[in-house]
Amino acid sequence: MYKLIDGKVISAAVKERVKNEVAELKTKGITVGLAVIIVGEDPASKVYVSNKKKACEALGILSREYALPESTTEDELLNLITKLNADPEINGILCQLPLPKHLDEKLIINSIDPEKDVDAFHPVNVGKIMIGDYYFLPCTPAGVMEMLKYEGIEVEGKNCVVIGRSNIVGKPMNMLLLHKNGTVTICHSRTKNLAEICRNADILVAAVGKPNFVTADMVKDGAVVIDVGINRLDGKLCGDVDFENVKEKSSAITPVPGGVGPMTIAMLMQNTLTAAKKHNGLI
Ligand code: L34
Repeated sequence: MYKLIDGKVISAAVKERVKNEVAELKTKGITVGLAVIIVGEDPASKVYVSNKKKACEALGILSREYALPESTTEDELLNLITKLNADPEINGILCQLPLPKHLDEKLIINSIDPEKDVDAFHPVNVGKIMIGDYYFLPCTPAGVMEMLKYEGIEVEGKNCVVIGRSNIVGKPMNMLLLHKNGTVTICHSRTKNLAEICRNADILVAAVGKPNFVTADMVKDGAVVIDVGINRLDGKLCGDVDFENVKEKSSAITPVPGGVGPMTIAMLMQNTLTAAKKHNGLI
C-alpha cells in the first residue's frame, strides 16, 4: 500500500498560514504585493500565472499582472522591472519563464532586485541557498521539502536521487536535501547506469520533463517518489513518472496534477509574505 502525497491538501495548509499572517500585517497597515510578468502567449504559462493570481486573491495579497505581447523588447521589459524594483506597493516580482527566445533570461533575472526576487533565481539568492543562509526559498524544491515534512518523511541519512540538473529545480533541490543531511546524487542526460542509481534511492525526485521517464524497474521497493514533471501527453497532463506502474512499488508518491504544482504556488505566496516582512523591518 502506498500513500498518495496530496499537494492540494498540503498547499492549502501552507496558504492558510500565509493568509493569517497577511491578515495580521493588514492590521499594522502593511499590504503584501506581488507583480507577475508574463511575455507572449504560451498556454501553459498562462494557466500557471492565472493560478498564481487566484492564490494571491484568496490570501489577501495584492496581485498585479503584466501580460506583455510576444514582441516586447528587452529594453521595455527592463524598464518595467526597474519601475517595479522602485515601487513601494510591490514586495515580490516574478517574471514567468520561459521567456520568448529574443529575450535574454539571465539579463532579465539579474535586473530584479534580489530583495524582491520571490523566485530566488537571482545569483545573489542562489548563492545564499548554496551556503544555507537564505530567506527566499526556491519555490518548487521548497514545495517538495514541505511535502516531505508534512508526511513525516525523514531526509537525514537517506539516499536521495534527483533526476535533472536545471537551475530552477534540480540544482536547488540538491541543496535543500543536502541541508537536511540527505546523501544526494544528481543524475542527468549523460548519466551512465541511470536505472541502477535510481534503484538505490530512498527518495527519488524526477525533474526531467519527459512523460513516463521513470519506470517501475528504476524504483526500489518502498521508495518515496516525487514527480516534479508537468507534461502534456495527448492533451492530458502527466508527470515524469509512470504513475500507474510505479505507485505500487513506492511507499509514497505525488500525483500530477495535484502534486508539486500547487506546492510551487503556495511557496511563492510564502516568499511574497517574507519579502513584505523584510521590507517592513519585521525580520
Ligand atoms: N519565473 N517561471 C517562474 N517561476 C516559476 O515558479 C515557474 N514555474 C515553472 C514554470 N515557469 C516558472 C511555475 O510556476 C512551473 N510552474 C508551475 C506552477 C503551477 C503549476 C505548475 C507549474 C500548477 O498549477 N499545476 C497544476 C495544474 C495546472 C494545469 O492544469 O495545467 C497541478 O496540479 O500540477
